[in-house]
Amino acid sequence: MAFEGLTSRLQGVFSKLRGKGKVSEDDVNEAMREVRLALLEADVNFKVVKEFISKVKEKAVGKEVMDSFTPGMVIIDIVNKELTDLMGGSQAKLAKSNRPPTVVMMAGLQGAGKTTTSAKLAKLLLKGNHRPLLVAGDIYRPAAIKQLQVLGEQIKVPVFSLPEGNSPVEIARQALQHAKDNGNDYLLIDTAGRLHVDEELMEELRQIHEITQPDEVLLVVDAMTGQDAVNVAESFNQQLQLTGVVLTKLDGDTRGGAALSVKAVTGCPIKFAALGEKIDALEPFHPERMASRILGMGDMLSLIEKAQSNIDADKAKEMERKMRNAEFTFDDFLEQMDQVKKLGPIDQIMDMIPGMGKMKQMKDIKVDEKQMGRVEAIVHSMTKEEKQNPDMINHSRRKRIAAGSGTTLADVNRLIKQFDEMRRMMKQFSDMMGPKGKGSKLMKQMQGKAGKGMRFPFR
Ligand SMILES: Nc1nc2c(ncn2[C@@H]2O[C@H](COP(=O)(O)OP(=O)(O)OP(=O)(O)O)[C@@H](O)[C@H]2O)c(=O)[nH]1
Ligand SMILES: [Mg+2]
Repeated sequence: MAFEGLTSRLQGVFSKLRGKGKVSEDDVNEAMREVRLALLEADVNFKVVKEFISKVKEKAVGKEVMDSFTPGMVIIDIVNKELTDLMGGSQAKLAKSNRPPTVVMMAGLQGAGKTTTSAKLAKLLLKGNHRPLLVAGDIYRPAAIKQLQVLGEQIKVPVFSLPEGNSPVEIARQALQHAKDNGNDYLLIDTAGRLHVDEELMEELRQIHEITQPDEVLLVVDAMTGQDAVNVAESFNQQLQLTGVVLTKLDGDTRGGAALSVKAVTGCPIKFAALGEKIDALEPFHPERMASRILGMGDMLSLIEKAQSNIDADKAKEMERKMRNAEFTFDDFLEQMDQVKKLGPIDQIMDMIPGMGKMKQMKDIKVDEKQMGRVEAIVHSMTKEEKQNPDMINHSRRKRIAAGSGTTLADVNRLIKQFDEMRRMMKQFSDMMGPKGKGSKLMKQMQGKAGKGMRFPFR
């Protein structure tokens, strides 16, 4: 998962601070030295790191921190805020022209994800009741047009293309007219990629730019390429005046360098993040949410948004009540799994829940869809009573369950142990987030944003 290394390093630094009742200047310096290393290791641009650290230090040695009863928490708050600022502060929205169509031009190196992202963006716009038109502007790679057409068909968005012999500039020109004639309010132009930034490509992009006067020039960069992505962004920006960046492949194990450096280096905000190959794996980029994800504090807001559009509210309410009262049974567990599956890949979900990402590493719990199938088989092999009273599942029952589900005794033991742990964590978590909890300022802010009652993810 993205940022794993960075997250665990930062959590290590902060857990040392958190325990302290008083923090000395030496403690702050030591912590900042470690944060600096963690960022460098995550492939963040060194100038960006330097500036970041000096900003955090300036605030962290201030009176407020030293006088606080929870200085560690205050420092985490400061880092969180600076990380957010580093990625642009607040969400940078997609442009909307008051003389439609809004023209969005995609640019980027080969394989960065331009074509896929064009289609994903069309899908997002469609959901927002827009009428996008996709434009097949890559005439060089065989099958590039076909690729876009297939994607367009899948999401029911029209794709504009011209027969062989027409230049990308001509295609763009006619597409713009077509959009005007047909009432398309967004024109999404897919362009060709090159292995490197070269003059010929830039010239073509400049011409398309000239003729369509885009409202957005989005550079699509592969987050997996770290610093390189930032260099690419810089040279594209010099030639094309980018208006935004789309970071793709954030579902991979990218270290974080691109996400954390690109805004600071180029001045271009990250507007979208792509987290998978599927057509709906594109999200508006929220700096503050990304910062808390990086700090391992989860991303409750995104999860809540996802949940709200996918999950049955009444069931979720009932589930929350059970969790709070520690009445959670294996039946509920199955039910919960069904609901969770609707949200998307399970390891992405885990990372959005505060503490879960860390737990995943610590306990070496492998969560994948296959494993979920096995877990389901085990639970289905339990009797009605066993599901309701997990505590009654003794050794001989476990053996029977293992045989019945085609798994091993070790599998069953592990699941029951995890289930107990999960129940305990839920309890802790709900106490922590509850009205009487003494959560950090940040937790309270999050709660405030999420609204009353949204204390557990699934509602
Ligand atoms: N895992 C993952 N794969 C992605 C993501 N975005 C794109 N891809 C994959 O990356 C590959 C390249 O994507 P394309 O959209 O064809 O890239 P492109 O920039 O149009 O490439 P060219 O047209 O050859 O320059 C495809 O296999 C995509 O499925 C993402 O966010 N996550
Ligand atoms: Mg392409």
